[in-house]
This record gives sequence, structure tokens and C-alpha cells, in this order.
Amino acid sequence: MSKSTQNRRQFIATSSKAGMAIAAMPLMTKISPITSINSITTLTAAGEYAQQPLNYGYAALEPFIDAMTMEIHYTKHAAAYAKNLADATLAEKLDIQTTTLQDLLKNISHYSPKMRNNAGGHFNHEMFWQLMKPAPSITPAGELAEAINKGFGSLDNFKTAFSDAAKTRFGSGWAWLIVKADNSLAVCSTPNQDNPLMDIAETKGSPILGLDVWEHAYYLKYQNKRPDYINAWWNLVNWEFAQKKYAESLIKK
Ligand code: MN3
Repeated sequence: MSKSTQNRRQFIATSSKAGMAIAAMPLMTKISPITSINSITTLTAAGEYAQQPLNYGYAALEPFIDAMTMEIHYTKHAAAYAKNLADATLAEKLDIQTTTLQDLLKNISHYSPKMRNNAGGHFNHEMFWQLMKPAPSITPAGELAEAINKGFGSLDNFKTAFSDAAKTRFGSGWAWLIVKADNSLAVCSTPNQDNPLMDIAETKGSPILGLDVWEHAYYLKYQNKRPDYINAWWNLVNWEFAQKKYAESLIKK
């Protein structure tokens, strides 16, 4: 048997085994939104433009965020940003194989409002899902804890400043904790789906924490009581992920 024939036979054998394994998987496994966080950290530039699976079920953040809000938020609102971003990249001939989402955001003033709204919406939500988890540790640790104490005096002071930014953002938008160019921490907020990575942002930096204060993020459970949603959200903050974002932001400088 020639080497190429042997390789081909091996390939067919392996493929058919893999095919059988997939066919044997229960339907729920295939459509479940739950997957490992590792799949998100190894994305190629093009992969970043696609909506990624959630690392937890829609009901996992109860009672702080209800399952129906999570399901609508993820499958309707966030999915639409990803789809509309894909449409915009095609229409504006953006090469997503070589342009990272961060690079796009940093040059967003050169693109259409559709690109700005949906690139922001997609990036912000992908980060938001990962910044929450069921039953997280209550406080940050390590470098991020030290930096918060240094920048704000205490964790409580920081939470007050961030909550105030979230409460006072008029209309729809986001509150942020960012690392600025001088490596210091700052709290800010942005309108609509803008974020601090954008070249048009009033306050620029790398986002460490972001809180969605669009009504679609909380209205079913909290109605007009945005402050109650903000207070509840602190019970979900994935400080390990925030620490990871903080460390990454420092390395890049
Ligand atoms: Mn949202």
C-alpha cells in the first residue's frame, strides 16, 4: 500500500469514527450554549466576530438576573449585534482575517455608524457574559485588588463610583472600569454601544469591567429600578476574569 493510500484510509477511518461520535451525541449536547471558557481565549481574529457560546445556562445568574432576560438578551439583542456586524464588515470590505476587533474599535471613526454600533455592541456583550458567573468570589484578589485600593481608596469607594456612573448614564449605555494609558484605573461611562477602546470615546482605556445599563438588560425584573439591578449585579462579578483583563491590559503597554 502506498503511503498516500494509507493516509487516506486512516483519514477516512478517523473521520467516520468522529462522524459517528457526533451522531451519537444527544441533541441537547449539540445545541447547548454551555462550553469551556478556553474556547473563547484562543479565538483567531475572524473568530472574534462571531457570537460565542455562553459559559453558563440562562437561569444560572438567578435570582440577580432572570432566565428570560438572559435568554432574550443573548439570543435576540446580542445575536443581532453579531449578525449586523457581519453584514457591515461585508458591505465595508473589512478583512476580518487580519483585523482584530480591538483594532477595528480603535479606528472606528473611519467606519459607518452601523459598524460603530454593532462592533461595539458585539464586543461589549461578549465581554459582559464573561464578566459574570454564578456564585463568584465576593472581592477581587491580587494585583487588581491592590490597584483598586490605590486608585479609589477602597473596594467600597470603587463600587460607589462605578455604580454612580452606571446610574447616571442618561438613556442607554455602559459603565466601565478601565486601565488608562498611564496604567492607572478609572471609572467612566459611554452612550449606546460605544466603549472606551474607540477612538471617538471621551475617556479612553482598556475595559476591565463593563455593565450594560440598557433597559433590555434589566427591565423584565427591575422595570424602572436601574439602581436595584446595579446593586444586584455586584453579586455576579467574575473578579478572576477582571483580574485577567487587568493583567492583559498592563502587558500590552
Ligand atoms: Mn445589552
